[in-house]
Amino acid sequence: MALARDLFPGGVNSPVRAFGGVGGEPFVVARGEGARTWDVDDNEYIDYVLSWGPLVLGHASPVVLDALRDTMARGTSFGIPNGLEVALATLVRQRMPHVEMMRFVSSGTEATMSALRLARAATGRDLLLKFDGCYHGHADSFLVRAGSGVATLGLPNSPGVPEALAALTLTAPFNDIGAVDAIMRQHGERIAAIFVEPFVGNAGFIAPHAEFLPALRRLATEHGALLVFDEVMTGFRVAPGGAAAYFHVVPDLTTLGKVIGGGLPVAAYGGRRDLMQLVAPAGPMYQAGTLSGNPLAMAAGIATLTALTPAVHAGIAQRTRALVEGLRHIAARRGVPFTADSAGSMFGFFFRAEPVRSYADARTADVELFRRFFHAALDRGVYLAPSAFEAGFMSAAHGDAEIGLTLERLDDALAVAR
Ligand code: KE4
Repeated sequence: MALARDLFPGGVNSPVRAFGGVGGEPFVVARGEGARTWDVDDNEYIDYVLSWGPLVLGHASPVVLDALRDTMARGTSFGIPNGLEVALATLVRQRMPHVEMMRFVSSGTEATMSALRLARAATGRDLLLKFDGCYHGHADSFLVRAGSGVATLGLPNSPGVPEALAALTLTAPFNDIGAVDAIMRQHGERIAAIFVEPFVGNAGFIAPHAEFLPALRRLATEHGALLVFDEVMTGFRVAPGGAAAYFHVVPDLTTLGKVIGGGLPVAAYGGRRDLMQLVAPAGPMYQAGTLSGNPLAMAAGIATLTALTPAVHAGIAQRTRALVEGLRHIAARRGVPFTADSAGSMFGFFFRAEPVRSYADARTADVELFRRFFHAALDRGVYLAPSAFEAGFMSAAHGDAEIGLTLERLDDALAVAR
């Protein structure tokens, strides 16, 4: 890590990896296989971060490796239309029919940045409404009261974002329909889009009230704003058809990432055909990318979505519930204030007695205890996200044996940490 610190800011290529939220030094990974990773000292970890979400089949999934091996033999990148793009987009649309048309890009940030530009182009409006603690990548307009690494490092916002631009971003507390209604009454006619993580995964894991997303849908429609579901994290995790299928709420635009790349750089934005037809070269809104639709990345995504059948998804979801239930029992038995939740193969917990419904709630949890618990878990071979403001992820490779072992180790970790 010494040379890494000399080469990269904080020694990392993405801030959350630096353990800023939990203290100490990150381990250097050597390899991964299934539910596990090993560091360069050959310490083994059951991995619940899974590259921050993409690896829903686990590390080095044979079906993904086979697809990559087969594809790379024919070349790695062309910048020319290729059949794999069509195949992956078809799989996405089969699972999310409301994504009538889409554009592949190479990161979630590109996807949300482009979706915001499209919303502004389509409506001729400038304002964006997002929610406290939600993170939509690091494009300027979204770095306002954001979650994930911004929350982890306690950054107010980010220097370098012009005040004039930040002023175009309005924020409201997640799950607070009254606050959204008031903002829409006051600014609705100038709001291009309401952006939301349908389940928040970047302030810890926070589920919406049953009526929250339907209310956003109604309010966006009422005021002529677009509703954008940022499903970069929830897509194909909270349900086979993502959060839109989970809640039967249809957004105008959707952003995707992580799982659709199976560990390679893929993301996408898409939705209503009339909106996507505005994107160059079909329309005037410009967006481009050298490696968009990269064949290797497409092949990994195709292998992943193909393997992620509803039955496989249901199995992962069941084991995710078992893990969360087991954690609840451990905390209760040890008398530790604790709340946990899950949806599909995503989960999260807070050291706080009452359920967490907003970022403000999340910030009242015992972050110091989380730090001690994180390290006690890591010392016992369980790698949780190194921040109290992140979600956990499961894979098809996390079997009953891994869950049992994890609960044993975390029981011991909590005994030490509390
Ligand atoms: P990327 O630009 O990091 O590919 O995606 C940005 C993004 C957009 N939308 C949501 C809902 C996201 O969760 C993300 C990225 N998530 C973080 C983890 N909380 C990525 C990890 C990191 O920043 O290194």
